[in-house]
Amino acid sequence: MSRKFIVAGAQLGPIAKDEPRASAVARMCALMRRAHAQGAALVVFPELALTTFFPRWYETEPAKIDCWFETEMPNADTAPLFALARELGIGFHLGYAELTPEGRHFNTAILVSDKGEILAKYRKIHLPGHAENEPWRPFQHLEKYYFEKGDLGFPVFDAFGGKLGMCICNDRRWPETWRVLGLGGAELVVLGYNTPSHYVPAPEHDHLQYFHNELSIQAGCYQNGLWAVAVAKAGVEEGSDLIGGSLIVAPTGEILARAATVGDEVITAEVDLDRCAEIRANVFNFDLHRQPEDYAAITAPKG
Ligand code: ING
Repeated sequence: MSRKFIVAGAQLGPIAKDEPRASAVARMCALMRRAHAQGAALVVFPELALTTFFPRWYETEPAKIDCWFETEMPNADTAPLFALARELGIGFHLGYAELTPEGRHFNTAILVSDKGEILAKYRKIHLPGHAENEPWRPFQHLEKYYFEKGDLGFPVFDAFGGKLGMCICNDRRWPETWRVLGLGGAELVVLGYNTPSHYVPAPEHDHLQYFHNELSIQAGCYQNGLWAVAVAKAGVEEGSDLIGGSLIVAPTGEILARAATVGDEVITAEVDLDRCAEIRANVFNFDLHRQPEDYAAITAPKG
């Protein structure tokens, strides 16, 4: 039985600081309808897709922090997206800020089935930026302040006839993310990102942000023989220019679809999960060729 299906990336343009979640959800419902009309069985939304990228500001009042987080999922704001998924029979991946009943804050993403049920959850492990307010910056990147490191590892789960994994934004830059998912048997990795084009500590790299985005994902796919759908929150959002460049990459590392705008846009491609074997049975046959006894430095404790 063929394991081919169409996946969609639903890129979002800017979400304003005062834009209600209902507005972002309405935009995502419109994109879900367009993805479904193009035959997609799964649509991938960006990281922190319900609100503006709030880690760009330093807040101290708990109420002004927790207002960006979801305490339940689904909830009243996201219910229309879950209902539409059920109605259309399409699965989706959604990134959002999670506040647990114990008061823990995570940068989280879920995979939801075409019945509107949550199949899996992932909490971002590689948190970029800094933990303290740094007023010298034109904008903050306080993910280490707002979020705890994810505590769910890199789960791989059965869905859509294959094995899927998730990561979030900065995770995609780390080869370990892709290799752990590859070792877990992932055939398709879905992820969202919010990536400012201006990287404050190294502005000489600003012109390379689109290249580094593609480089990271293409390498991850090729070196682990898996598909990836990576989707941006893009455009000038509250004065911060976020890259677009959402893309769908094959296990060969080839880019099959790329966003052409920095707004709300749907990209699609047909994935064939059986094509992972072309890589995983040959050049990156882990059982045959990997030499973990020589890789101890990779998992040795820091310092
Ligand atoms: N954003 C950025 C990312 O990793 C960043 C942070 C930007 C790191 C540019 C390095 C260079 O794409 C998030 N949200 O992780």
